[in-house]
Amino acid sequence: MRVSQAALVLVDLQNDFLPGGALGVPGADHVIPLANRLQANFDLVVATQDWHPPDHVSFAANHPGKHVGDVIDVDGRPQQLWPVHCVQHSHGAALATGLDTGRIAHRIYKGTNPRIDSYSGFFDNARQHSTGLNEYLRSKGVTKVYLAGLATDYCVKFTALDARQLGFDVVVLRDACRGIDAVAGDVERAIEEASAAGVKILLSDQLGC
Ligand code: VGL
Ligand code: ZN
Repeated sequence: MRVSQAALVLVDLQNDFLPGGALGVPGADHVIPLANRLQANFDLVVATQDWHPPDHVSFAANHPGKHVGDVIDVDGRPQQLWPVHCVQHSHGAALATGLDTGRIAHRIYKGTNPRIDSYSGFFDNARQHSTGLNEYLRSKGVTKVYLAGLATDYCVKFTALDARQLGFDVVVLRDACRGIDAVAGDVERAIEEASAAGVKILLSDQLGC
C-alpha cells in the first residue's frame, strides 16, 4: 500500500535514546530496521530530533542536589529531570546510526529553549512555541500522520495527542515505537490514552510491509 496525503513522522530516533545511550530506551535498537522498511510506504518522511542546549532545564545535572527522575517546578510547570541527553550537535543528538536518512525530507528540532522542555513534536510543553511541524505538514497537504519512534510514553504520546488536537488523522505504529516505562505500565497507559483521544493504534505489518 502507498499512502498519499500521509506522512511518516519518525520521532526522536537518536543515538542517545538507543540502548547504551545517555537515555537509552529498552529495545529501541529494534525500531531502526523497522523504521527503515516503513519509509518505503510513504511519499513524505519527516524526523523530529530532541535538540537541547547544554544548560537545558530538563537535565538533572543543571540542578544541584536534584537527581534524575525528580520532578521540579519551573515557572509553574512540572519538569521531570533526565540525564544529560541530545545536546545540540553531539553524537548522541544525531539520528541513530543505521537509520536511513536519505528519504527524510525535513527535520524538526525541539527542546531548544533552555527553560522549556518539549515532548511533543508540535509544541513545547508550555505550548508557547510551535516547532513548525504543523505548518510544514499542512504546506504539503498532509491530513494523516503515522508515528514511529521514541519514546512511546513521552514524545510519541504527546506528538500523537497534539496531532489529533490539530485535526490530523493519527496512527501510532506501536511495534515501531519503544517506551521508557519508568513506572511499569506507562507504555500501556500511553497507548490507551492516545487511543481514547482518537489515535489509531496499528502494527506496521498492517500497512503491508
Ligand atoms: C524524550 C525524555 C526526555 C523522548 C525526550 O524523546 O521521549 N524523553 N526527552
Ligand atoms: Zn529531552
